[in-house]
Amino acid sequence: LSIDKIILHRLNMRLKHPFVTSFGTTQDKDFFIIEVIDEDGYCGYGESVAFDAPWYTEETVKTTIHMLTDFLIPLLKKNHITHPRELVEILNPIRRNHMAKAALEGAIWDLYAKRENISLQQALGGEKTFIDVGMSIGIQPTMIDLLNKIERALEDGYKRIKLKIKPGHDVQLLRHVRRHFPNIPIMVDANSAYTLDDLPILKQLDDFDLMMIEQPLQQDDFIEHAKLQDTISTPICLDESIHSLNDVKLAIKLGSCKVINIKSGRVGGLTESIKIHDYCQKHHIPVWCGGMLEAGVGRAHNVALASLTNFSLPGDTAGSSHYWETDIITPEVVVKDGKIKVPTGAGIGYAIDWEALRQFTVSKQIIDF
Ligand code: OSB
Ligand code: MG
Repeated sequence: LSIDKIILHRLNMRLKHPFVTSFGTTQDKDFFIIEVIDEDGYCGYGESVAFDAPWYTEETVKTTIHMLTDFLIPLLKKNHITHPRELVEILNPIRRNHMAKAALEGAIWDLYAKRENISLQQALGGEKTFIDVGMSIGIQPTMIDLLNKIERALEDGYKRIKLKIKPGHDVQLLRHVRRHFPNIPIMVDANSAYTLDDLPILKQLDDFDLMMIEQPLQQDDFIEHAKLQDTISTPICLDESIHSLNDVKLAIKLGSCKVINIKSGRVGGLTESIKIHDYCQKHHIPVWCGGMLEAGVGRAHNVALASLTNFSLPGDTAGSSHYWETDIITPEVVVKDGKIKVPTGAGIGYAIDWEALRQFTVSKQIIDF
C-alpha cells in the first residue's frame, strides 16, 4: 500500500436523543473521519470512537488527535505495509491508545479491501449475509418514556433490548419492564456501576430471565466478576474489561464471563477483534458487536465485523436513523425486520455523503506522505 496522504476530518454531530448511562450523558459527538488516500487514488475511511471525556475508557477526542498526528501517522510513514494485518506490529511501540489505533487501522482495512475490489466483510472473513440487531436504550427520564422506547424498538423488529441500569435504577425498573413485556429478549448493561457489596441486588437480577448482564463491576475486576459469575445464574458479558485478546484469555480462564462484547475501538482495531472472535469461537464463548454511538463509517465497519460467524448474538448496531437526523454515508445503514443486510460492494460498501460530511465538519487537516 503506497499511501499518498491522510485527511483528518473533525466532525461534530448531534444525536437525535441524548444517550444516558450510569456515568453520564452524551448528546454531541465530536470525532474524526480518517481518510487514507493512496497513490492510485483509492480512498479508505475510518472513524474514531473516543468521547470528549474519559468516562468509558481513558481515551478522549483530544488524545485521539494527539496520538494520530504525533505518533501513529509518523510511524505509518516510516513503515511500508502490504496488508492491514501488519499494522498491529507497526503501531505496537505506542502503548494502548486503542481507539486512536483502531481509527487509523479501520481506514487502512477499507483502503485494502477497495484495492482488492472485495468487500470489507470478505477481507475480514465474514460469511453472514444478514446480521441480527438489538437496541441499546439509555436511562430514560421516566418509566413511561422507557416503555415507549421499548415498544417502538420492538415494532421496528429489533431482536433484543438492552437496558442501562445503575444502583437505584435496577430491580424496580426490571419489575416494571417485565410486567409489560414478560417474554421479550432483554439484557442489562451497568457500565461498571456496581461492586461486590451490591451482591444482594445483583442476585435479584436472576429473577428476570435476562440474556446477560453486561459489565456489572469495575473494569479491572476480573476476579470479582468470576466470584459474581459463580454466584448468579445470569451470564455475565464483559465490555469495559476487555482491551485485548489477553484480557479475553484471562476472563475465560478465571470464569469472569460467559459472553464477550467486542468493540474494535476498545481492543485496538479489526485485526485484534478477529483474533478475539476466533479465540472465543474455539472456547464456545459467544460474542456480539458493541456500539459507540457511531456515525455511518464506524457503523459500516461494525456491520462487516459482525458478519463473522461467532457474532451469534444481536449487537448494538442499530440503524443510522436511530441516532441521526442525517448520517454521513449513502445509503444509510437500514434495519429491516431486526436485520441489516451486509453490503457486498468494495470496502465498507457505503459511500460518503460528502454534502452531509461537509455540513458536520468543524476542521480538516491534511498530512502528506
Ligand atoms: O456500554 O455499550 C456501552 C454507548 C456509549 C458508550 C458505551 C456503551 C454504549 C451503548 C450504546 O450501550 C451502543 C450504541 O447504540 O452504539
Ligand atoms: Mg457496555
